[in-house]
Amino acid sequence: MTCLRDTPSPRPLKIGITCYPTYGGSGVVATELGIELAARGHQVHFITSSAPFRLTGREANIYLHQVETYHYPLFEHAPYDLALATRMAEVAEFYQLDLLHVHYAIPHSLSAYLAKQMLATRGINLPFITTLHGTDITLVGLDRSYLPITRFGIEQSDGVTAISSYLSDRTHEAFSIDTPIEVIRNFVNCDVYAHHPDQIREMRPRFAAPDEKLLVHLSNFRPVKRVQDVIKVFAQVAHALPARLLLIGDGPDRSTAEYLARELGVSDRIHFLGKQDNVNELLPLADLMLLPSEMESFGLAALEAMACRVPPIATNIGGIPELIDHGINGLMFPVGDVDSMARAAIELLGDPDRLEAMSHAARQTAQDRFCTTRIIPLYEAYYLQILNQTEKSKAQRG
Ligand code: GMT
Repeated sequence: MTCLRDTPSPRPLKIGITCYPTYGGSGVVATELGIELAARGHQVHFITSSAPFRLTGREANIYLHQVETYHYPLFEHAPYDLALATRMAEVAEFYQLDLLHVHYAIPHSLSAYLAKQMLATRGINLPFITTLHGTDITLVGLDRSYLPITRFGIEQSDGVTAISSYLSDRTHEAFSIDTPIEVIRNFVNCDVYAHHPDQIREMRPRFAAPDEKLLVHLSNFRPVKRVQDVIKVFAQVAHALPARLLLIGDGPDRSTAEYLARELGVSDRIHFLGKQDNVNELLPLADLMLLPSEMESFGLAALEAMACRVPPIATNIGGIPELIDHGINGLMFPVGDVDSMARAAIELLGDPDRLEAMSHAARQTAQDRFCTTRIIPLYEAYYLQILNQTEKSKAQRG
């Protein structure tokens, strides 16, 4: 089965996308969405502070508009949000965008709101959609200094989507709003994220000997990811059986993780790879993924691993239960329950038949429920719904 890249859309749109281009899952989702939309014939304009890191530069129908922030000695902090709003308005007018789709509420929904207001004074209508990803609500958005403006950005959006039912419910509850939120979950291209035996045979010996099990963790090494728990779980596994760990990503907790690995006597069994572009080639090399996060509104890293036939051992928080069926396509444990996670990993790695069944089910879940084939049309339908709504209300206003 192919994942849709060559299926043209019945109604090509001109879409502006804004995201954090270099960090985190929201940027990954926004970039992959832009790539998939462009492959279906939409014209996609990224309006960002730098080029999104998953773009190769070879994609057709994709245009990049870098936001330049003017630095003046008087400004303690250069006003990026205003520069972004200005660029959004310019690009929307020059390229006649149908809509803007911003990822992560702060500050992108506010910049989009300003751009929309600027254009309205010139008789141009620019609807904008905000996609909520998680920490924009659960951490940053709930900080007192940001809460009212995050709520405002959500309420002023022409459309709002969230990446899980959990995040939609949490947003309604935490901000006491009744704005409709469309749940469109994270997705993965199952052609790109896949288990290719030849490639695995070639690459895996770089990281593990034939008799060794390989575990993997992928994140931005923020405290919310509990990378120390990854090291603690792995240390127990490595003391029970021959194993190695691939750590993909970088961030503030990396040196703490390196220090802990030395303390627990497993640093020589861990490959700290840092930030990598070819995540789709690295994930399938592993037997298991570890994702012991304090919070995940969805858990994109787990989904990408599952598409590569790598079952996750994760925490049962946030939107993770919308992805993992415990014992079927992965395993879930309470946050911080390192001993249970380690015990489960050791048992699973020692039971090839059960591991094989879980790997198969993980891939099946990614394909059947979260593949681009299923999710991209949901975004397209939502764009049309919002465009129709805004057209209708414009006509009613006369
Ligand atoms: O935690 C991250 O990786 C960063 C964060 C972001 O907004 O960039 O990720 C969030 O968005 C991802 C993509 O939609 C989700 O899969 C992650 O679960 C979510 N992270 C958290 O909720 C902590």
